[in-house]
Order: sequence, then structure tokens, then C-alpha cells
Amino acid sequence: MPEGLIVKALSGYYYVKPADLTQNDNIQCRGRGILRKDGVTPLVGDRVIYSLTENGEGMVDEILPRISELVRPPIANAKLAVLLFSLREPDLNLQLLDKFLVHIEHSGLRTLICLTKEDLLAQDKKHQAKDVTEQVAELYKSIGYDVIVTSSITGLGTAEVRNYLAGEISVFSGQSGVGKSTLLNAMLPDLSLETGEISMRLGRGRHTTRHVELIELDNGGYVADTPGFSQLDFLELGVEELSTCFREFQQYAENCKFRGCSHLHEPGCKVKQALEDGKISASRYEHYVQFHEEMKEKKRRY
Ligand SMILES: Nc1nc2c(ncn2[C@@H]2O[C@H](COP(=O)(O)OP(=O)(O)OP(=O)(O)O)[C@@H](O)[C@H]2O)c(=O)[nH]1
Ligand SMILES: [Zn+2]
Repeated sequence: MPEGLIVKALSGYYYVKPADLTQNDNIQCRGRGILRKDGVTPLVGDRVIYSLTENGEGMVDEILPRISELVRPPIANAKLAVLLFSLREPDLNLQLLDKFLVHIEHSGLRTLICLTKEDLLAQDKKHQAKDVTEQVAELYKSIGYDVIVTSSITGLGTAEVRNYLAGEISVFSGQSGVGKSTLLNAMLPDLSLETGEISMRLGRGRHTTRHVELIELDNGGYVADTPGFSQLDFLELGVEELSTCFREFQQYAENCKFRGCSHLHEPGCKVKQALEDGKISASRYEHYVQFHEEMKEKKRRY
């Protein structure tokens, strides 16, 4: 029986792209009842076995094993989270960046950070602004994240991002207005798409309901441009897990005097020591403390 990839889910239908490349059209499928009985719901990104039914539609018979599963956005088999933050409009907000990173770390996806709208760095202050951009890029690279500076206007970094996504399912995330759709569009093979069409393809049409869809690049990459990770409320994260989401803390945390050290005020804390020694950035630590408080506060309220 044929194999395929679910590229879209809408109104109870799954749109399956056949693995057989001689088949051009996606097949509109229902999920077999047995799947529901087993308690598995097919997700966009699932590799599935399907069969054709008489009316030209199909049936998803089996879901192949997943390598990852996200709840929000509901995507299977994503390997990479692309986190977009604009350098201007809106200005770079490192606290929010760290918050997104905590959520992505928690999801277990690999991360690529894109610093977008480089062309908006004011000409006169360009030197100074460039320094800041470089410092930020260096900081996150030193932590172990890949960082690409982009502009969808000049094309800076676009090809690099596109190559990075080859052959993988990725999830684009970032605040509204940072340029997710624009960057994605710059990487699509068919550049003649109208803006309206793009919104339709991305499920953003004013009158269409927001749905989950994978956009195919011409290098075997698929991108889900969804409001994913938008609910940055920490409700699913235990406060004791927070520090593990700051990956550069790990090597120090292992040697803290107390097991379960919160790295806030315990004596013999190697994370605080590393902060004092300048090995952990002050902004990262500060955000850790802020998120920790925020989580405690939430716990009290719920
Ligand atoms: N100068 C400049 N403007 C950009 C760039 N990328 C996007 N923009 C503009 O920024 C605005 C927002 O871009 P979008 O691509 O719609 O942003 P988005 O992240 O998809 O936003 P949502 O759909 O709300 O999530 C638009 O007016 C774009 O034209 C860029 O590289 N440089
Ligand atoms: Zn500690």
C-alpha cells in the first residue's frame, strides 16, 4: 500500500502527498476509524500508509512511527524550530527570545535563530547597531545555537536559511510581524505568488480558518508557519525543569553543592559562580530569574 506525508489537515480531512513522486496531486483522505480507537490522531507531518477509495479520495490506514510530536502547533516529525526575531520593527527583545528558547528546548527540537530585517538597521548608526547584532549573534552561538542574520529585502541570509531547512520538517515561530511569511515566501520556488495567494497558502486568508499546513520548499524541506509556541505561559513546564532549558547552565549546574539547586540563592552554586566569572551572560541569567518568578507566581494563581 502506498506511503505518503500528511501536509495539511482541515475539516476532518488529511491531505496526503504521495511518496511516489510520479504522483503529483495530494490525496484527500479520511482517517480510518481504527486510528481513533487506538487513540492516535493523525497529525500534519505524519508519514502514513494510505489506500485509495473509489471516489478518488483516500483513507489513512496507518501512521508510521514518529520522531517527534508537538502539541502546539500540532505537528509530527518536526526536527527543527526556526525562531525568528527582527532586529527592528519590532526591536529585538532578548527576554522574549529567551522565553521562546525555553519553550523550544522543552520541546526537544533543534533550533535555528534568524535575526531578521537587517536592512532596517539605520544607515547612520549602522556601525553601532551592527556591533549589537554581532554581539547578540555571538552570545547565542556561544551557547550552541546556530544564528543567521537575514533580510528579505536584500536577500541577506535567505539562501543560507533555505539550505539549512533542506530535507527536514521545520516549524517557524516568532512574534507577529517579525517577517516569517516574508522570509518563507522568499524561499519558495514559485516567486510569482500573489500576496493574497500566499496568505491563502499559509492559512492566513481573512476568511479562512487558521489551519496547519506544511509548505514545501524545492529542496525536500517542509515548513510549518503556524502560530506555534505562541502560548508562552510556562503552564506545561515544571519550575524545576526551567534551568535545564538554559542549556549553557548545564555544565555548571551538575557541580552545584545542592541537588535540585535553583541557582537563585543557594550557597555553593556553580551557576552563580559562572555568572560572576562572566561565563554565563548577565542577560540570560536575569531572564532565568524572571521566568522563575513568573512560574512561581503562576503556580500560586492556578
Ligand atoms: N524592511 C524589511 N521589512 C520586512 C522584512 N521582512 C518582512 N518585512 C515586513 O514586515 C511586515 C511583517 O512581515 P510578515 O512576513 O507578515 O510577518 P509575520 O512574522 O509573518 O507576521 P504574522 O503573520 O503576523 O505572524 C511586513 O510589512 C513585511 O513587509 C525585511 O527583511 N526587511
Ligand atoms: Zn546552582
